Amino acid sequence: DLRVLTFGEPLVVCVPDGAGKLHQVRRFHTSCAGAELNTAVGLARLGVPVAYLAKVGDDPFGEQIRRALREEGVDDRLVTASHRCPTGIYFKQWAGLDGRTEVFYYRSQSAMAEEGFATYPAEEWLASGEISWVHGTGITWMIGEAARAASDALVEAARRCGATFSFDINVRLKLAPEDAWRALLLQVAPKATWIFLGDTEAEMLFGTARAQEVWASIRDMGFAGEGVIVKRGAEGAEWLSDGGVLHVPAWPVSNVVDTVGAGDGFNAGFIAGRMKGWTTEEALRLAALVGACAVTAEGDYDGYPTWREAMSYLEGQGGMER
Ligand code: KDG
Repeated sequence: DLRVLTFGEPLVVCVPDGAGKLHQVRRFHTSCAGAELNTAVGLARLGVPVAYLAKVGDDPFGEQIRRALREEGVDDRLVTASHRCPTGIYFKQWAGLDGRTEVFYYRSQSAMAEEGFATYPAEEWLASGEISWVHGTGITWMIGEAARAASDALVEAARRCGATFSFDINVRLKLAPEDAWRALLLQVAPKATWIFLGDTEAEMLFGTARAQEVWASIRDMGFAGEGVIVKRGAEGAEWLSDGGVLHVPAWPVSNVVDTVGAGDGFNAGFIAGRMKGWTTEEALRLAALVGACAVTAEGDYDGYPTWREAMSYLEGQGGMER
């Protein structure tokens, strides 16, 4: 019994065991990552049946990704392997004065960048109603032509079948310049039910992160979905729609370890809330909670809560007993 499908490139991430520039670091450990894989893991932990669509290499890292998916309870039947190209990898670096994480990609010739992914049988699952929500991010359109074409085809199929499509622009300037991200949003916005973006992304794309102006800009791009969600980190998040602006505060976090993966967890919380029939405001509160949990641990998704954990936090906060 499936419901949600996320699609995007999985990566194995090499995380330094300590701070410092990568040329000095000697010890690393690895884990799995990729924005959409993270969101799939977040959903599975929250008890939402989820499948993940991707291509890996026929190599040990591809195997690592499959095992992680299975361990987390994500359906991996749509993950195929390339016999020609490897699984993509990336490195985190903890070196900035402010503890900022920087990432270095080794993915330009990866399986998914070179070959994209097969949209069958996902299209059949959509047609049969097994999948009712598809989630993707801009990264997948920017890693290569084949992945872009497959992403377009999948989104088209989702629309045809009446599935919800959520899209996080997820700007990565190491993959493409600003203009390309603006053009992508222009292309995808009319097809999306929900759009997620961060305040700094809004600033970059529209020259402002002010709610009204962001809403006007995205509506002018032809967006006709249910809303735009602006993620403002420690300042919380907003739901923008024709009905106005609804703000939800962030969960206070005193021990920020690593913010990479927080946005993906936020998306998982939001989708999970909506899938369970919650209101947009309730879903946003769950989103904010998962995002907060994410920053307390160093792996992309290590900090994501289970459903039980999430409920005990939300109930502790009061106002939302379930
Ligand atoms: O959001 C986390 C991602 O940025 C990370 O897992 C790697 O998918 C990734 C990317 O392309 O940056």
